[in-house]
Amino acid sequence: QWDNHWQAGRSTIVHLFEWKWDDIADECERFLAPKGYAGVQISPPSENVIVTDQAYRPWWERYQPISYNLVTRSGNEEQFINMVRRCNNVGVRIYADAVINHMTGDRGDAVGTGSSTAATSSEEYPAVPYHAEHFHPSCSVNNYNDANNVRNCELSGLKDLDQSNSYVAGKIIDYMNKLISYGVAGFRIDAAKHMTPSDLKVIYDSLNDLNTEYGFPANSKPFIYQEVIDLGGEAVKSTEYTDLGNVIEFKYSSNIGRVFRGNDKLTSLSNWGTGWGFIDGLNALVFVDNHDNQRGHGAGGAEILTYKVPKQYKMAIAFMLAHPFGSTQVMSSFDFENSDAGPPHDDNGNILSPSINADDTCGNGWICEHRWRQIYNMVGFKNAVEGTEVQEWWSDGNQQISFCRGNAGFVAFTNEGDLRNTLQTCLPSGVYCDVISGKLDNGACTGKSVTVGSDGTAHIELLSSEDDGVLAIHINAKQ
Ligand code: LM2
Ligand code: CA
Repeated sequence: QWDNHWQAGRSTIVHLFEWKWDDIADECERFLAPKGYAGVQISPPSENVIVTDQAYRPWWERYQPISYNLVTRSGNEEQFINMVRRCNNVGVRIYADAVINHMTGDRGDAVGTGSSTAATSSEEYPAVPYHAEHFHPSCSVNNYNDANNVRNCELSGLKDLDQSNSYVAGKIIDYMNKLISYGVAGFRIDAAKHMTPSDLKVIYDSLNDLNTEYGFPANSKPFIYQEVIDLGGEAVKSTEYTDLGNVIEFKYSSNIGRVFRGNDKLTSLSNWGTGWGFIDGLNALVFVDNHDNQRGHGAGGAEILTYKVPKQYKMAIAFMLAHPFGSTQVMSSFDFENSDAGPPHDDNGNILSPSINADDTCGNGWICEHRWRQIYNMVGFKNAVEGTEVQEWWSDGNQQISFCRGNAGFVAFTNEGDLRNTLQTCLPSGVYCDVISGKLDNGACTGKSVTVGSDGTAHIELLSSEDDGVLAIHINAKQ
């Protein structure tokens, strides 16, 4: 439950938020595998309620399951199976967002994306089937100092399943095992904080091993990463869940945002990791932003960096991918003005596919941060430095830092002022391409280049007027 099943030479999960299964399959083959991404977190594959009382269909309708049939705006069961097969074939793993804490909100007689119906007010979900006896008695999650309230009441009015009930646990296990049989490598556990660890343990212990037909070794356990928002000061702690699998470390997201927004000094990052009160890196799934906190849902508030603040955002992502802490995840968004609005869609509510521009970026309302050169090249950096440690940490005592990863990579950052300095890169002598301002292309650098001397030092120049506040070189981009 801790092994993320990334293939050798691959790293990082990209969250292709609200993408369609057919588009994800294409993306695995044409972009993710060649660029060295290890996997994709997909939006919840379980059938959700269709929200009809808003001006548009919100993204969050997918967090209101109506059955465990695999029919959503992303595609149907056949398309799901096809996606997982095609992605696994090119070494890209699929991680499903499992919404198992609850079903829909109170939405009267409701219809789902696969035409299933439910009498939500009386907690009748015939397509599972669940009945009223399978839910906790109605009460609101409103006291985060009380673990029972957090776990056994309704989060945002969502009908709260009783996972201690063996019938409920059995339905959840069947759903997750179905996804495992189709070749997924693991799960994001939505709202894990709102479920009791011992109930989750029963579920996880009943999951099948990963399907060897998709290239997983025998006896492989699904990678589990649990959404437990713990910024401190509440009854439920993320450490209650680390014995069960990985946990999303939300302190990472809020702190990296605060630092790179300039509200703390880069030099303070020298003990990044458990020194900042994070859970152990081997248990942690980390990101700069996710689909909730990029739009003010979830936790972290104004500290969170997103694609809307591109220079600082790219620096934070570069730091995350240059640093060895945690299993890393990159967000891939659609453009939004309103925090409820759903993905780009046509007049019938069908999700639009991203268009792909000549420079690899996306159009049609899709941001595709994972296709930004500075971001995918840092995935390449992370792959090049795998297994090495942070070495030769340097800082100006303020807003400029640099460090090596073994003898394989070097990064420098400035968040204030021009950096002009001779620094130790730890690399063999030669000319290296900065993979932030450009790349190595047919033996030449399309952006800046750095000349490393026989003593490993190089003159580094990174000006505050430049597009990006980071410079990165590694052994796989040597001229
Ligand atoms: C999560 N983690 O614990 C997800 O990451 C987050 O995106 C989900 O909330 C949440 N848990 C439940 O799965 C989102 C969204 C909410 C939305 C819910 C359910 O952040 O705003 O709530 O999905 O769709 C919506 C309305 C809310 C209403 C509720 C029930 O925004 O006002 O509450 O539906 O009808 C009465
Ligand atoms: Ca619950």
